[in-house]
Amino acid sequence: MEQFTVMDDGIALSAVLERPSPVPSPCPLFVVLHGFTSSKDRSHTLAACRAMRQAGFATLRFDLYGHGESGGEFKNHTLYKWISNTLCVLDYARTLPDVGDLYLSGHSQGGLTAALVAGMLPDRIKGLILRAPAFMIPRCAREGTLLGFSFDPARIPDEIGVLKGLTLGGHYLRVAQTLHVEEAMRRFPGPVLLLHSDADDVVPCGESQTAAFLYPDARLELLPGETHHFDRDPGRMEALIRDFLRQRAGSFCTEN
Ligand code: FER
Repeated sequence: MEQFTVMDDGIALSAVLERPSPVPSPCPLFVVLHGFTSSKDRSHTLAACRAMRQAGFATLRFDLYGHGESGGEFKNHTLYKWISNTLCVLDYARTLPDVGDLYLSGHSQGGLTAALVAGMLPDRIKGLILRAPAFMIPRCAREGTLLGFSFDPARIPDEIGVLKGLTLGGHYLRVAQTLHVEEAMRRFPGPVLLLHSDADDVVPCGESQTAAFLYPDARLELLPGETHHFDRDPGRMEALIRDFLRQRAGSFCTEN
């Protein structure tokens, strides 16, 4: 396990790289994103990374702007900053010795970010695993209902109080209003695994069902009665990730 920071224009991003055993040469690698108010060290993210390594992939998980041990204030985080962070960590991953194909994965708001970045880099990202992706954030920001409260989408306040006593800047909402994830889905031709609980009460699964149609090559696994954080039966989520990667190994693990 290697711990280090990756700089994104003066902001230090805290990251952890772990390789599978045995290490294939070259070794395919997943960059893994956490969700809103979360961090790279939450148990369900560790579990997802473990499953990827068991299938022979290295994992590079990191804390995004304003979260975990990375720089930046939570209040000032936006999806543009998270996109920039992800592009930066992917650029870093390309410089690692003996690393082969690059894959992206994310949970919830990190899943939305991963989907947006994959649409920008369809030539560099070989596959996607999205857990409970929060595809609805841009639509909700445009409609004026997010995190259980309502606002006038044409008159966004400077600050809004959100969960756990945290405050979010209005620019978060202004940025989210501009994003069009359906376009990013159409632009990404690689294999996509969507994992979502049919009972997720934080991010309902409807938009993952739509995504399964919009992505040219997607598989949707609806987990009955799970939570947003897959903590009822983490082993089920891990098995679905392992099985998907092993079944797709022929198309995933090609170097040329
Ligand atoms: C929201 C619902 C869910 C929201 C964010 C999330 C900012 C993200 C959850 C997560 O990343 O776990 O209304 O608004």
